Amino acid sequence: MKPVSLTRFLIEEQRDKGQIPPDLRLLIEVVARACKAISLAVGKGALGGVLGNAGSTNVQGEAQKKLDVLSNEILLDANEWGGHLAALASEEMDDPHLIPHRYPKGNYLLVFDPLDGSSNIDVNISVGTIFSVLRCPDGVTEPNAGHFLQPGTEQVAAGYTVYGPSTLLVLTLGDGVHQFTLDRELGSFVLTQRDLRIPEDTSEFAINMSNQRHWETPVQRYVQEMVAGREGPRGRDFNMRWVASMVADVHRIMTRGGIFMYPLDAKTVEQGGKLRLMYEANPMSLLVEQAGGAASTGRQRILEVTPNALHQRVPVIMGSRHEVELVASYHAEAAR
Ligand code: P6P
Repeated sequence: MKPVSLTRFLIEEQRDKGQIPPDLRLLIEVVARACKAISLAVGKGALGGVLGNAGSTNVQGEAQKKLDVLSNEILLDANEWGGHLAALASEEMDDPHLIPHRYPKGNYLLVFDPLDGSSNIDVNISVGTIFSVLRCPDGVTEPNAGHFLQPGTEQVAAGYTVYGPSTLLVLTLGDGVHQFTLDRELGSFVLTQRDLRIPEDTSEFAINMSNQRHWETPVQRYVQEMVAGREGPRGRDFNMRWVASMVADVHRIMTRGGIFMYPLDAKTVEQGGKLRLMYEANPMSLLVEQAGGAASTGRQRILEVTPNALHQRVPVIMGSRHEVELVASYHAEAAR
């Protein structure tokens, strides 16, 4: 079969379903092109002089890697001139970045984690970019952080790229999840899988076990039952994976099922969790739900969380539907 490029896919989706207006198609293509440049920089490793710390910290108070800063700049430069965005927001910037007056403004807001899992860069483990697309509220020409604070159900599109053995773009526009693989010779993303589906059951879980003593009771119970395996109440053995790069862990789940958990724990309860709502939990939750999975804080559907801050954090439990529902049922039981 002739390879279907990202551009052809977007045009044919628009022709068949009419849900991708030209400026949204431009947005997706521009973000994909920026991710190709990020993939190139990440792939150079030590040869590109971009490993190690940038000597600065971000709004999270985390040391920024040179590649964090570079990836953020690549996405800003790629998206400023197109006329499709009203503003951008990023994990690496305290406040939203407005489109300079010399460029036209568009109807969308783009919020992203330019390089997620960056603690893994220096040890050559897969990292990725996560992005979410929202509509700019009507009549707003100078959006501020408040205009980004929309629940995840309002997302128009969401996606991630994984910079791994191959560079993949996984994308949803609200009608299924599709995977594109970067053909480095062509220099373009080629459709390699339509309609990814997450199996409703799984035997594989992903969590940072070193936090076990800090978890809430429902998560303690859920994980202990899996570790007990066939001798325990679940009556079967489970397997564990933890890459500590959300994009890599979630992509494995998108591909073969599983459950990913970064639950509330005693260390993060003050901030509300570890992972960020607007540019990690929400885009990943839309993708997971669109692929037939579920995504919960343990107490509510992540996509229905009403944001109150741009860099807000939430507990994340997502993946194979039946397992996420079981964890949520343990939280409900504990609440009664
Ligand atoms: P820990 C990476 O820093 C990240 O934000 C996610 O990509 C990843 O899932 C998580 O944090 C890893 O956290 O506590 O295991 O290092």
